Amino acid sequence: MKYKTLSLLLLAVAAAFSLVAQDIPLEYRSGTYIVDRSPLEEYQQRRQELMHRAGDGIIVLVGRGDDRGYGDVGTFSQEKNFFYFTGVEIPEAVLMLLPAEDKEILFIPERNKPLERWTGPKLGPGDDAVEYTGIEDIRATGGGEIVLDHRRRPVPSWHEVLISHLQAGKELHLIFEGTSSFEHDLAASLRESVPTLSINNLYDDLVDMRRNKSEEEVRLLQRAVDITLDAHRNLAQVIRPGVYEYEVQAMAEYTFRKNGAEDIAFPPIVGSGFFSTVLHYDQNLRQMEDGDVVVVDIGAKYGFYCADITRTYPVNGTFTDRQREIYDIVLGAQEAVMDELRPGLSIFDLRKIAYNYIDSHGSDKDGRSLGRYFIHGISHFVGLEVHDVGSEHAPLQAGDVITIEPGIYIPEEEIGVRIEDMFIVTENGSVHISDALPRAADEIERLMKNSTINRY
Ligand SMILES: [Mn+2]
Repeated sequence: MKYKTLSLLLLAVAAAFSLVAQDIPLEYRSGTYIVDRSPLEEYQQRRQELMHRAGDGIIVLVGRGDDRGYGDVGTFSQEKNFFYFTGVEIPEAVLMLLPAEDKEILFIPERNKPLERWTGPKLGPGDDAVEYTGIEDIRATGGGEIVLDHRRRPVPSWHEVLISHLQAGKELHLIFEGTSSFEHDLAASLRESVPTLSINNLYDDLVDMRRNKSEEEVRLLQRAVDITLDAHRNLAQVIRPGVYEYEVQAMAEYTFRKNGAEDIAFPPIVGSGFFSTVLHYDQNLRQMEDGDVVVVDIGAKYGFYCADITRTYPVNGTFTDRQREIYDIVLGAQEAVMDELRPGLSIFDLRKIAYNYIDSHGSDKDGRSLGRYFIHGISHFVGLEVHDVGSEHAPLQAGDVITIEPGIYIPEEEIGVRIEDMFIVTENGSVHISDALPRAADEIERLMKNSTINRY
């Protein structure tokens, strides 16, 4: 009797524990770092389009591995293309698409309960993962075995599944970015197992797809932009003589995170005085002085989407005549490009417009034209990466999101000015998605004096 009670008690305890384990909510197990994800249909549509473009064969996308040991801290960041097609941030995941069969298979690691005490609960293969990803066929990355009809049966790993399809003659589609990548190594090792292997690169299709932003992507980009504009409004209140550049950086990063941005899109650039003329200055250590300008180039990353917005501020709140003269030329160049921005032109063409404007306005101390001080590109694509995929020689098309960022940098005068905004290219022209933040010199001065907004 006593034993029976004890074993019943133990059973109840065991049941309670397993209930607790099962009850860890789905969102706790997704391993996600983002506060905002697109509806599952969005990712499914992208997979459908990729399959349509490939036509046949087998498409493989390999997510990022997680090599953090037990003692390591730091966050996991999913490979961008893998996220683009799945919305999944689980490490060690593999997506396999079979266009002819209209089949999607997602491989994710089996759960590792001891490791989860360190890394947090995770999704493993099963119904929960189906619910979270919208992909019906979810398998264990490393394979293993199952017991079916009282018999142990082997389950192939993703690599074994892939080899068997390739040996059956299927063409392999991979996305190769750059000359050295995981995909190159994978292709080389697969060729050893399957000498007749034919491989197709889907990179150009990926570029087409990622350039053409969906409504959902525009929504996330707009949120990244709005948070970044908020950061500019806040840091404009911080800038004054005696303040260190890193204090300005701190306000930017505080505002990003406070608004749910998961990361910075790139390390903030806060360059004052001479450093306003250093394009990618990132030390942000200088104490700002009366009479300086400070270039602040920042971007939040929200739901994997990047913003990239630059303003140039007078440290004491008022531009000198010379600073304002240079500022107005940069602004004029930006307006000139904005007026012309439409499908058909390339980023290369846009730079010529800006260069011609800058080179035909104002001069340096020796009377030379200012084109020589515009030393960088005018624009780049923005999306999952701050410098997103796409060539500067490709004709722009509706759906592209780009920056327009002219600048003049005169080291001898310690004056650097850059103004950077973001735009969506439309059928008829463009939409200025960072329009809510002032750009004109007077408005910048007013913004710095405005003590009523966003005080923290
Ligand atoms: Mn930029």
